[in-house]
Amino acid sequence: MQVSKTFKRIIFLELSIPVALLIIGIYHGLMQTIYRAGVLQDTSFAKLGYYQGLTLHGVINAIVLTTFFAVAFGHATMTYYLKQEPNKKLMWFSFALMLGGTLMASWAMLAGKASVLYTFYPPLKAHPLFYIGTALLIVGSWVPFFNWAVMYTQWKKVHAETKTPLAVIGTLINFTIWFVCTLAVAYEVLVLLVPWSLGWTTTVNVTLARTLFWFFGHALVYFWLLPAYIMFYTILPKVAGGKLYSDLAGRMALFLFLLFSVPVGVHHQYSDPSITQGVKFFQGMLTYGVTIPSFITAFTLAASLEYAGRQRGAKGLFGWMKKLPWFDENNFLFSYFICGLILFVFGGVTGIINASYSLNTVVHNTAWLPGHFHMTVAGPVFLAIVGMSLYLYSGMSGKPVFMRKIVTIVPYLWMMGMLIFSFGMSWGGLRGEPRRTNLGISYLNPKSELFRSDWVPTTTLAMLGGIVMFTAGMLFIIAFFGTILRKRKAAGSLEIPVSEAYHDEKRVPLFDQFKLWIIAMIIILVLAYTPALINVNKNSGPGAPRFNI
Ligand code: HAS
Ligand code: CU
Repeated sequence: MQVSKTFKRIIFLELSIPVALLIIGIYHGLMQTIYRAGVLQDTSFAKLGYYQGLTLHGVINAIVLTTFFAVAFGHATMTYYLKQEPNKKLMWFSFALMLGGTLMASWAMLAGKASVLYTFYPPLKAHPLFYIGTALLIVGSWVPFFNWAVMYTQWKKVHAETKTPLAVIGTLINFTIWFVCTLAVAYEVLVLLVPWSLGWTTTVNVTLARTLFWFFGHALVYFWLLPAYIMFYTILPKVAGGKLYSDLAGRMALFLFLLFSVPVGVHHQYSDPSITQGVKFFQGMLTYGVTIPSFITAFTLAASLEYAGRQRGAKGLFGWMKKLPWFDENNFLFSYFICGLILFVFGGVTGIINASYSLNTVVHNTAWLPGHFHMTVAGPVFLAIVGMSLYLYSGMSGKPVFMRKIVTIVPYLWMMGMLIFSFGMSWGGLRGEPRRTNLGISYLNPKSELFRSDWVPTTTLAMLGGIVMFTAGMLFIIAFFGTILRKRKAAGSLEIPVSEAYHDEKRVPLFDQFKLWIIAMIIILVLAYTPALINVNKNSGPGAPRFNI
């Protein structure tokens, strides 16, 4: 479909700025693994310390890239499916807020004034501009959501009986989750952290801050995941050469995310003493609830891929796997999606292990955790984001993809690197290797009394994986900017592959409206979080400022 020049310009900026920042983000990923293995000391290179680098790595890769992309991809899907462009002034306004916020936070991090990691737990304190910048990035990402909600309502007035396209449902659900969960982090930042960082208040309620953070922080991981899921449901079956097994299953999964994405944050706080067992148990159970939509997705996608393989002439029980377009350079999106899904099998299993209270006591705060989340956010999420960024850019600019063969191989390289890295991290974690710790100056320094020889193989594996991933990431970045520098070959238009459904169920009203689901979401949220907040208020330790209720 033809889109306006302004629309294209904003999308190009929203896609390419975070990819440029990835150079810093990915570089710091590699350096983390090198410092942890004790091969280089953290002051030896570029003078950026371990914790400063870790903050840049987490914030750029997990917050900036994901938020910019979710907005750009949201604009693209809403425009493509509703055949209407969003308001340009609002698009610019949102972009300006997000960019301004990113620049502020980046300055604070690069100046070494915000080495607080992406979770910014107090009492680690950052420069006020780090918090204000992050808040602006978030507020900027709310703006398009309100605009899309209006576009959707207008569309629905005319198409009351038409099934709302799955990608539109997914985008609106994702941003509803995002809006609700970011309210808590906005409160944390604006009411607790900014006044404290400016010196207006002298103490901060650490447990309350952590609880508000994780109200946001868990839902954040689904805000990362859902754009990838939207692609898996609506684009993957088409690029695999088949059909989506069930459109209704996709809708069910997405609405279940609306219910269960937020009220599970306490599973990050199983070891926090101020929250009672009852609350931990309840949110632990809800955490198992939030795995259900991912299981539905796994089965639906596997069935869709099997169908695609059979359409391509596959025989036998597993023959379909061989027939999939693994290395088709004219269809490179497939390789990004399939590698992400394979990684997510391991990312999902390790997540379910974390969710168990008793197993969590073994893995919490160990290297196991980065092992888990790199197979989620740096697996399906990262690969879907970068693959789709290149696809959208190339299609809309009319410039052919640079180094197409390499582009198709990048996700396999990334996947291999990630499996080696995560194996090293998970193994190390089970042997007690801590996360968020500069091991090179202590446990991995042969001169230190603390030296742990059993962490040499684990950190070395993580470093080898890091080197492979860094290579893959850099090849992608070269291909992306190489494409931008190419000559235009066609007019360029917004095209998104659309999968047909194999079971094209008729419109089910329950799965084509938001009201009831949002009411249910609020009820579960209140049930899960009222006792948690009461606990925190009561048990946050002597001297901690409390709510006045
Ligand atoms: Fe997690 C910690 C539990 C999913 C990210 N998680 C984290 C942190 C991050 C993160 C960043 O309960 C660390 C935060 C920090 O800094 O402290 N996580 C879960 C559970 C799930 C889960 C139960 N996590 C994710 C996703 C993330 C993510 C998704 C990012 C995008 N996680 C936890 C817990 C902690 C935690 C605890 C806290 C631990 C602690 O102590 O601190 C579930 O949603 C997972 C469900 C997934 C599945 C897998 C479905 C598989 C699919 C692939 C199918 C493949 C096909 C291909 C079809 C059930 C869909 C087949 C084809 C072939 C050809 C083979
Ligand atoms: Cu979580």
